[in-house]
Amino acid sequence: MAKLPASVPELVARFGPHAQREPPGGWTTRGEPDRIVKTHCCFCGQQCGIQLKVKDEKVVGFEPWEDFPFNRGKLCPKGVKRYLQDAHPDRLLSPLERVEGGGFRPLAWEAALDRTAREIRRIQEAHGPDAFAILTGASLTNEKAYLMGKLARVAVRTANIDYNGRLCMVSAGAASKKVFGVDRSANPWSDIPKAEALLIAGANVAECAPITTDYVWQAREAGARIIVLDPRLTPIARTVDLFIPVRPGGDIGVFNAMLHVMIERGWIDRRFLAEHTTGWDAVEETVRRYTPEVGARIAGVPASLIVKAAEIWGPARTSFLLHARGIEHHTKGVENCLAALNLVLATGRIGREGCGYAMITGQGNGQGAREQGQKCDQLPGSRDVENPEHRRHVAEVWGVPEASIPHKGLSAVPLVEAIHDGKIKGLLLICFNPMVSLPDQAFIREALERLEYFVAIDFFLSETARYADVVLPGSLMEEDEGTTTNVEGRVIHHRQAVAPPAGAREDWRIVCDLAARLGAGDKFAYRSTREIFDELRVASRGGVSDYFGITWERIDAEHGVFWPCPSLDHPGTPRLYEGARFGHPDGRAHLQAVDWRPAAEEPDAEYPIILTTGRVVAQYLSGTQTRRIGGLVDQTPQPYCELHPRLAGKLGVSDGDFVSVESRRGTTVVRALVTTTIRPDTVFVPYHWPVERAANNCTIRAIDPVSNIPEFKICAVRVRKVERPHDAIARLAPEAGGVV
Ligand SMILES: Nc1nc2c(c(=O)[nH]1)N[C@H]1C(S)=C(S)[C@@H](COP(=O)(O)OP(=O)(O)OC[C@H]3O[C@@H](n4cnc5c(=O)[nH]c(N)nc54)[C@H](O)[C@@H]3O)O[C@H]1N2
Ligand SMILES: Nc1nc2c(c(=O)[nH]1)N[C@H]1C(S)=C(S)[C@@H](COP(=O)(O)OP(=O)(O)OC[C@H]3O[C@@H](n4cnc5c(=O)[nH]c(N)nc54)[C@H](O)[C@@H]3O)O[C@H]1N2
Ligand code: SF4
Ligand SMILES: [Mo]
Repeated sequence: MAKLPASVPELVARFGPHAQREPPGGWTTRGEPDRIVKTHCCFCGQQCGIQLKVKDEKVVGFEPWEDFPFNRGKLCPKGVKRYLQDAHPDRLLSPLERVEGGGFRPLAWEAALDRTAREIRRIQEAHGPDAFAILTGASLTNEKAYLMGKLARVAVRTANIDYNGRLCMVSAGAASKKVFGVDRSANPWSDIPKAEALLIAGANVAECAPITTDYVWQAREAGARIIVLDPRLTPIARTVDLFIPVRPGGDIGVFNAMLHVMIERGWIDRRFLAEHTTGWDAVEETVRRYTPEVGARIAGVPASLIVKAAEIWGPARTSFLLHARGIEHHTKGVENCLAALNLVLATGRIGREGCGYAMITGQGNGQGAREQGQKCDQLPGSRDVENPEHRRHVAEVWGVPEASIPHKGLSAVPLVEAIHDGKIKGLLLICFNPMVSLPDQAFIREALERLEYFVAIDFFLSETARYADVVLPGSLMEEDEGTTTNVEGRVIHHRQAVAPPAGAREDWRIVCDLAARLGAGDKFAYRSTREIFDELRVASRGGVSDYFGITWERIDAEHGVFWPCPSLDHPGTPRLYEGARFGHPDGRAHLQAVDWRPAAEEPDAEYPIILTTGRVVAQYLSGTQTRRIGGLVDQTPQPYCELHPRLAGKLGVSDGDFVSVESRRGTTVVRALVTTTIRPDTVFVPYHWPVERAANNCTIRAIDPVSNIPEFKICAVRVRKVERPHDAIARLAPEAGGVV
């Protein structure tokens, strides 16, 4: 029988989302702070340094941290408001248990943990160990990510653990690993201003990596020429030399045709290719077919723009490629990245000052959380769960027989499909909100309703936690201590500013308490997160992402340490591939030839428009956090559908009208934003809102065959004007952020 979530009015009354605001005049009118804690932002992968002001054991404000080298005191709108989550009225302050007929009641911690351990074993005894699954997140610190991987393999003993980075960094990571043998941005950000040419592909830098804008503009001030590839004229695109309004999914047309032109004009470093790479001949053979005209047809742009891009990129002496989800959220996400990396390698411009590339990390610990072993195919140190030597190393650190470590499990989307199929019966979820963020929401909802037992750990009652049988109140970033690894590969220290509020607990303690109830207490007997980090260092030792030489003291003294750092006297590695030595055993970079292919669902007569989805500066991911922060809700209270005036005219839609955006899977009703900054064949809806406002009602569950990332950036839709949905708005307003 389907489990109904608690009724909306009841949930809203009890758990918000309320938008928390500063009191008039600000919190600090109440007196000087008791202390100021140097730490980092809890939101995106830039991980800006910030100082939190604490008064009476509450975070009451912030100050810039000018000395931290990455952001030098600069912060974006989310960073300056993040502290408003701390004493938020929606904080969960007791474990909750679902009651028959809908709604939750408080439950004692002991009872909640006992019940969870009992249900895990009951399900596993009846259906096998892998019938209980774990889904985790990349906003977790390195320590917690490590702990979750160990919990799955040592305490729960399931193969089925995966994480929300599967929706985020895996295409970039898989491509980087294929080509270089390492999954990390190649350069520190200080290399960006030294580049003469920048190529920004599928990255809305100003809104999603706001501090990176400063680095791009430093390059521009120094004379760099900049190319942006995006179906939308994003804020950064308005300030650059060449904007290519690529049709969603058309990037390989641009990359391959640029390379075609560069070969013709002799802008290829053949000596570098011969000495340091493999695979060039196949690439050259493939791109021979991609004349500017062929590329232009694929990309839906004039051929002259592609030639211009080659003329900027080809002859430059130094260059930097930046890419993000715009080229990665595709069923050919890995291939898109491979084609972009060919442009870097063909010129030999890597491993030197001002020469290289970066994949812009998404979540706060998007980089570190994908190295510590919470991916279904991975063990700590970016080790391979199927490699016998890697398994032996980790088994020894954990003190378990190698054979007891489960093998590769299901990645996030197939894992939810297995729940839908009834193969997986139980789920532990931490730091992930699939009821906003996974594609094809109707399917995801059906899957969650079929679980026999579902426990969620969160500090707010997320849209997904509403489907849980038991909810455990966890901790915010500032309520726990640990490390993250920023977009550059720099390992940094988050200091604990305050304790969790009474009734909530640090995530890591919850996990260790659960492990003890599963009979693995001796393997989870940590007294602090520092002890977890020290074990992680040993577990990562000798791996690709080697943290062995990194200590919390060194991080504090050196403003972060870049991995790999194999020993205490090693300086860390800000720039990878110095001297053109790459991560594969042969020391070479392995170029990959790629051909363009269509998306899983291209527009047709019935659904003639491309829907692409993404972000806005004031909201973060599934919005559970930012939809609760007053200033951010004011900035972007609701989602909208960007349409070009030509398309809007054809559809009879005016700016501010309500439109339904409808795909074969579902519909979202949002306001129209008519703007010339988007291609006429494409509409854009930001995805941070739930239920009827969810862009993911429309998106498709198709995944990349290598990385398993969903195709968030393309599906086919039709758009039509609808009446202002009076009752729907009234009902939805609090759910969707509180303002219409
Ligand atoms: N404000 C804010 N910042 C964030 C986040 C947030 O939620 N809010 N989330 C963080 C996370 S987890 C992530 S992953 C990053 C994401 O950072 P980005 O990847 O920069 O953000 P997106 O909006 O997902 O997509 C970027 C751009 O891709 C374009 N695009 C769509 N389809 C295509 C295509 O086929 N080709 C090309 N070239 N471009 C295309 C879109 O128009 C959009 O402008 O941001 C991080 N920072
Ligand atoms: N259509 C569309 N969908 C997308 C995307 C897109 O571009 N378009 N982007 C995708 C991408 S790149 C990403 S990264 C995903 C993100 O999607 P999700 O991972 O689902 O989004 P989050 O908002 O990070 O969800 C994290 C949940 O964990 C909680 N949380 C945060 N930090 C902690 C913590 O330290 N401890 C605990 N216990 N809980 C915590 C938050 O309150 C929140 O409820 O969305 C994906 N979905
Ligand atoms: S850029 Fe990212 S890390 Fe920096 S303040 Fe904004 S959200 Fe936080
Ligand atoms: Mo992401």
